Amino acid sequence: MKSLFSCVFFLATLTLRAQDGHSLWLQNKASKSVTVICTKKSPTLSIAIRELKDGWQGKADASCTLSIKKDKTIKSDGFKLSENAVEANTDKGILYGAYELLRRQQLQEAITGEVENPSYEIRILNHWDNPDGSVERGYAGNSIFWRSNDALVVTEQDKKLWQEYARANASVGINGTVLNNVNASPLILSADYLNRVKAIAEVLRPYGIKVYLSVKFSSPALLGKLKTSDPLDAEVIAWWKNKVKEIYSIIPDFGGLLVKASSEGQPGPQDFGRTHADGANMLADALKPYGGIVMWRAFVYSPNDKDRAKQAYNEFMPLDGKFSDNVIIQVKNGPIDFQPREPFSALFGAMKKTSVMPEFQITQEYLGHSIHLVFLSPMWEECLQSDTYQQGEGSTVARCTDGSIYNQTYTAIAGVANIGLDANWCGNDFAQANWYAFGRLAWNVNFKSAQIADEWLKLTFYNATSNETSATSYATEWTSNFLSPVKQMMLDSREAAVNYMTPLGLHHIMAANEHYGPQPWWAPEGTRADWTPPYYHRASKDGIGFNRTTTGSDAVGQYHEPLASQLNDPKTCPENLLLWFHHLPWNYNMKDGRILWDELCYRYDSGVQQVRSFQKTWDKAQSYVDSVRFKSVQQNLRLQCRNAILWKDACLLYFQRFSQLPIPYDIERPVHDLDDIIKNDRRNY
Ligand code: BDP
Repeated sequence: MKSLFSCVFFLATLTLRAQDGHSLWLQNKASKSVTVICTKKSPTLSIAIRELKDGWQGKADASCTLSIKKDKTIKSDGFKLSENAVEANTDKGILYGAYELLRRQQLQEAITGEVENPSYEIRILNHWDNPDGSVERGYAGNSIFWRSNDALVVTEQDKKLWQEYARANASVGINGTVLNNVNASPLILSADYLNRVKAIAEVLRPYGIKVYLSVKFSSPALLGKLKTSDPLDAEVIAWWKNKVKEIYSIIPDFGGLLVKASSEGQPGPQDFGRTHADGANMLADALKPYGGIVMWRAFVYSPNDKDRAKQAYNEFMPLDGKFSDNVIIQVKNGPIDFQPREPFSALFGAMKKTSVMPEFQITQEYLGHSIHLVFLSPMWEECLQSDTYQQGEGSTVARCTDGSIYNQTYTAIAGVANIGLDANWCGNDFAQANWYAFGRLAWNVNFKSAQIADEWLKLTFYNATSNETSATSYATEWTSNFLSPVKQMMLDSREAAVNYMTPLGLHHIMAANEHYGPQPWWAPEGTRADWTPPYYHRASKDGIGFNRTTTGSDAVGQYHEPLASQLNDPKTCPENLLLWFHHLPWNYNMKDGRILWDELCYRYDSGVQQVRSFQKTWDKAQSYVDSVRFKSVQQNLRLQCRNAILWKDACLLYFQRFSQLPIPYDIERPVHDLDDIIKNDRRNY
């Protein structure tokens, strides 16, 4: 065994060339020869043919037929595969089928011949990229679309990068992208910027990807120099119509507009005494003749509301049924803001006469930026599979948004991108898995995180050898020594982050503004209460947690029965959301017999221990990974572990000031001093 292993090890090291991670899950593999037969011609079909020829892992010297049919069971992006054929109704369907066929070949998975249709019609990335090249909440370098100097000159290098980006997206079924930040600059709608948008659209188009833009609601005044941006004003309406016409004259397949309105200082219809529906419908009217859509965000909250978690529902529910059919309300997964764990937003399933789409955050704003290894798929799966009960049992968030339950004109799902100019696109090699997972779940909401992690690891890290016999033994070793433990690490990583950051339903206790590291104490005088952690954790001598029950803010009342009653009672509320919905005494009895304070301590501690075990897992995997990716992940895990310890110490020592109870003695003692942490605030990670 030992000698076999060392021989395999030798072989593996030979093949493990240093990698900068740029090729993502699309590693070049030696391909076999294939003849691709396709009677039709188009740029998209040419890509499908080239990909099949370059990546064919099926039988050697085979032929593969691509045929465009009119099959009613296949949706526009869907397809049907056999070992040597892809059938679809559209060129895009053929392209997605080609990528799927190659993936199956590479993963050695069966090809069943069933029709495969996407869950959502629009599977879209939201880039929070600014025209100056910076990326809001971006941790992987500057924008791939915009840059401050010579911003508008399109270079060959730009086009190459956009093409690689398009290919990666198409390979996981992503078919739309919003090119700029929701906190939008009016500049984006100026002729010069639109020309660059046109150039981007041209590169993305053959890959089946439509471009969309975020717009600032006050653009008519700011850019058009009109006196107002009131959505009911005739000149404003005409201005948007002209702008939309101008866009479609240069980008005929432009997708539509994304709007963040009347939120966090962004202008919106409410500035003019109008409603979200007035604003959204005015834009929708302008887009309608061209088949464009409006994605109108529900991320709103005002400073004086008693419970920020209730705002979006309160503002949008009265408008249900008032939106045009080419408007989709884009709702963040949880009611607050992309926290490590939130319940699903009560708007899912509740808006019955309006199209609604989920918005996930792929970039790790609150989950350790690009430093912490956190596989987000389990978090999204948890949201998508949550039961809203809105139309009886089984009315999951997925089914309430993918058209299964409500007859939506458009179905869509958005992910806030984690992509930048870093060589490996995402800052952390494991953050690539989140981009991959978003695409896969958008394609099929019923995919399981374990399967997605499995695929991604094989595609990204498996280094096949050319020698068949050694390849087989290497594969066996690789599966048990690399794949299984590393996959487990990925699957545990989100719960670990919840444990060392915000266990038991705690939320928003991270450092202000940068949202990295703990700051549960932060509440300078005069700051908006709902921007400070004490607003959310409410720790005091009598206990901890936000009372959102019927005796408190009654956010539970926004959920459908039987869920509302279940959440309302601490005995039936899931413990992982306990302090989201309840304010409980420190000695409250948990299900495992511990008191709440002790449970909190154990959860924080287990988060730290999990990260320590990830370090071990990764170190043991060294011989299976090239040195560049190995070292960078190793370094990040070291930092993640130090951060986790800091989170645990900071939160437990701070909350202890209220609980006045000892940290259970079998738990490792804090290594920091709370006063020091507060004094050095945010600088000692
Ligand atoms: C918050 C971010 C902020 C975004 C905002 C949004 O901190 O940068 O602009 O969400 O989604 O999470 O609009």
